[in-house]
Amino acid sequence: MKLSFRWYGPEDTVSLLHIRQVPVIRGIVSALYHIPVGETWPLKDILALKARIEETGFEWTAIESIPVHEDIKLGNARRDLWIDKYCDSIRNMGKAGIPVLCYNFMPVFDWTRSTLDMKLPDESTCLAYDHDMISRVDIKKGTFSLPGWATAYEKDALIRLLDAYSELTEEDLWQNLGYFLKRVIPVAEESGVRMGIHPDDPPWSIFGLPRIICREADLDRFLNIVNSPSNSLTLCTGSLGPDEQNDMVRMTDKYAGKNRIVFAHIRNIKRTGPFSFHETAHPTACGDVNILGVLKMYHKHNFTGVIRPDHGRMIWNETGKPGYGLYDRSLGAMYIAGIWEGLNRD
Ligand SMILES: [Mn+2]
Repeated sequence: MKLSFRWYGPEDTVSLLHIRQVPVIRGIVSALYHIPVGETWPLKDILALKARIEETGFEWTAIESIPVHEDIKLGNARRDLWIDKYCDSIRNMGKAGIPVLCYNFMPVFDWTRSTLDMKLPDESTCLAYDHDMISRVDIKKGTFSLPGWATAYEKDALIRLLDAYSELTEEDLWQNLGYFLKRVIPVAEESGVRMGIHPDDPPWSIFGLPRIICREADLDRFLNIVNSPSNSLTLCTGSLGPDEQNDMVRMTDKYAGKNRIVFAHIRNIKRTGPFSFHETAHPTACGDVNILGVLKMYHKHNFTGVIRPDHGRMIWNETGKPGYGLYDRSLGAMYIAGIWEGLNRD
């Protein structure tokens, strides 16, 4: 496996030189953040970022993410234009030799939380999701802003987008995902790229919007749409874990055994209600996901893909992007590396 660390590019408060001081990290997971959603990623820009990553001694192991334009998810008349551009981005990453592409198919909102700095008993802070709080939000009124995404849309643009989704069912979204996959996966195959869809976070519908990559049955259906190693999963324990029906050890065993996981996100969470949870430190003992069990399954199947510690807490008074500080993710990386070394010696 290639133990990697997410880096938000030259603007990130965490630098490549910081990450280099974390032992055992081989790879960087990054993206071109200056390209507008939907536009083609130019080869020269990809190569420039790649050179910067390699100068520090790392390999660029995965792109996370190339966002999918809303017109593709909505399945409207403009989607073919955006899919063509998406295919060009895949070709360019293939030319640059970057093998793994993480993306998601969540309408309008990416991961959603009610709080970005919930205080834990040890006074570290973490991201949390409280269902009651989210249920009270009327996003169209815009009187309530949630952390993380509220500034991503102008109010009028958001309302137009939500109106466009109001008629879209889960089944429609599946059809639109299938249409996208049938166009992009052959391009990924030719380009030597494996795509891994990231599950929805949290793994249930929010604000009445359809969400379809939430449970084991969804992952099965997804993988069957195009049966190719280029059509695979980014298995995120922290995104799927809040639904206790998602047995992460068994699911890792199943999908790693079929070689349909290209990217492993290791994150732990603690469930605080049927639809509520907060994030925790990575070790198994800190949350409800058996992280040791998950890593054992990757090891059992000789996983050669990319693994990264996902969201960490904020500790030691670190400030920065919530979930993406240096310190706790470094502890997570060392925990993963320690388990892996132990499994190698058994
Ligand atoms: Mn994740």
